[in-house]
Amino acid sequence: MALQEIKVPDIGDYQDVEVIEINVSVGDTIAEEDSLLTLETDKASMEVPSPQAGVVKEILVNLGDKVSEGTVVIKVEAVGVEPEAASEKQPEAKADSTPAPTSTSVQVVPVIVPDIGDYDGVDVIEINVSVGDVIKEEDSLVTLETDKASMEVPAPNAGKVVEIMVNLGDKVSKGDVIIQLEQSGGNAQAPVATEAPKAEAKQEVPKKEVPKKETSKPAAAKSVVDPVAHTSPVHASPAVRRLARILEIDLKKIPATGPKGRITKDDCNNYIKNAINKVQIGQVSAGSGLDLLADPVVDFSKFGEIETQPLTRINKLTSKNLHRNWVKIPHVTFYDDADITDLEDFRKAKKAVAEKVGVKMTPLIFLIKVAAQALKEFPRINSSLSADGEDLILKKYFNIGVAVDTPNGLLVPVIKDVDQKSLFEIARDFMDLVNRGREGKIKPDEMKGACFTISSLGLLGSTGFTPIINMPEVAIMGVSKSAIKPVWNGSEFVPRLMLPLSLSVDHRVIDGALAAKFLTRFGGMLTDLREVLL
Ligand code: CAO
Repeated sequence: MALQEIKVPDIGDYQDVEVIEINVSVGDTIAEEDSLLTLETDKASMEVPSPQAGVVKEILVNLGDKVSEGTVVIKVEAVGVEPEAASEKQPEAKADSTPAPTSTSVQVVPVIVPDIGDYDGVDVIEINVSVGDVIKEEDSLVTLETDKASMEVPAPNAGKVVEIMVNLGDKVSKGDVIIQLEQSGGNAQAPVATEAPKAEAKQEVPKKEVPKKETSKPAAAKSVVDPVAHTSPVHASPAVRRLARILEIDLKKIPATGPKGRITKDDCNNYIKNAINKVQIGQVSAGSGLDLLADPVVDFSKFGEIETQPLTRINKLTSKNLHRNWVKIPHVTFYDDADITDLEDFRKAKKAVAEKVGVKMTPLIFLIKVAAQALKEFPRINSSLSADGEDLILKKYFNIGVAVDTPNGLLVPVIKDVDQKSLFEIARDFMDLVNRGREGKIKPDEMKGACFTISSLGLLGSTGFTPIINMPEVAIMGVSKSAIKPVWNGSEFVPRLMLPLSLSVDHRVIDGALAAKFLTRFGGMLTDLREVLL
């Protein structure tokens, strides 16, 4: 079936209007009237509706592109609609300006709704000034909305707002008074029309009697909308869109409280406030019962001889990070012993080969490799919570951090793309990082980007411990000292080399069942390394 080109319709006397949202993807099945793109001028945003139903086959514009009337934006495979139906939905734009006459006295002049094309009874959806505000020429006074465009009415002159003549939800038409403006040099003889907002005109009646698609919720039903509920195009004025862009917020995530599901400036501000609160929640507000007491100040010398050693920069940083991670993350630690008898035989058999190529093969190298494979099999553990707590970010790469004890304190260098490296390559990279870490020559970038951390106490001892998760990772593996233990094989106890594993998980992201499965699988791969190949 031939592809149908959809063009930018008549958008008045605008040229090179920016594409600020693309509301469809290739492969989407769209209905007539579905919004394809959102365009934005400095005064209005407007959606380009589809003139027909079909399947989107090609998108010919990118965000930020400038388009004009006639630009082909999308190609669709039409579904049961004549080709000439395309690109017939035509918003139009008009501009007009009536400069205010001047006089030397201070005058109060009414500011009226300018020419807004052939609209009548347009909703006032935002009032952007208050009585007493001193405003500049071009400041936005109110935002009006039709069913396809929102438009701001700019101030024709600088002055002071002395009265607001409209309320939210009022319907206004050309010539209606919006505000009373006190201005020097003004003249009260005639109302002042603002420069006309560039508004799109009413849509032509569709060929077929298809009921218009309702993309917004009724005003009464949406005092608070779930942020993820914006599946259809979001509705917001140009000023709000600008604000969201400055604050780098995805409009789709902002709960809308304005008329017809519109996102208001307050919605933007509230979203930011909530995000900040969530980030700060780890510092726990007063009265919650979790307020931390101040550290006790004690003169220890009263009790005996003391020596004061300043903490290193790394000590201080580690202490702050560990404290934050411990307080903010609900840790749960799972313990298990992995049978590494065969792994150890293999490792010892390959020790000489490893030395020949200049690397040291400790059990840790195998643990790093197994960690990458286990993360591949359990994608949720290879994730991070977004800082605002709204999303889970799943990673498709497998970088493993390893805690390293250095003379200056604990460092966590990161071995990148472990899944793509051989055991010798991992050992070589790790040795290099450890050596440079201990010499103070490691770069900050080499300690970033880990998906999961291993903290091995190796020969140092212990049978288990609670490793603290390295935020924003969601799990960490603690490794204690291996020991020969009697293991029942179904008919007798046999001596096996058992490696204690302690897996701490962030319980906000990982539940107990998932953690237990991950740990069992991790241990299973250490027991039989062939599993890593699967
Ligand atoms: N059980 C028994 N033996 C182990 C072992 C284990 N879990 N892990 C390592 N070993 C053995 C090694 O095989 C090696 O013996 P061989 O020379 O006979 O092979 C020996 O212990 C020494 O290993 P290593 O410590 O030199 O090397 P590694 O790869 O095991 O560890 C490193 C390297 C950098 C992780 C370690 O030196 C280190 O700094 N650990 C401290 C980690 C830490 O402090 N974590 C924080 C804990 S909680 O805050």
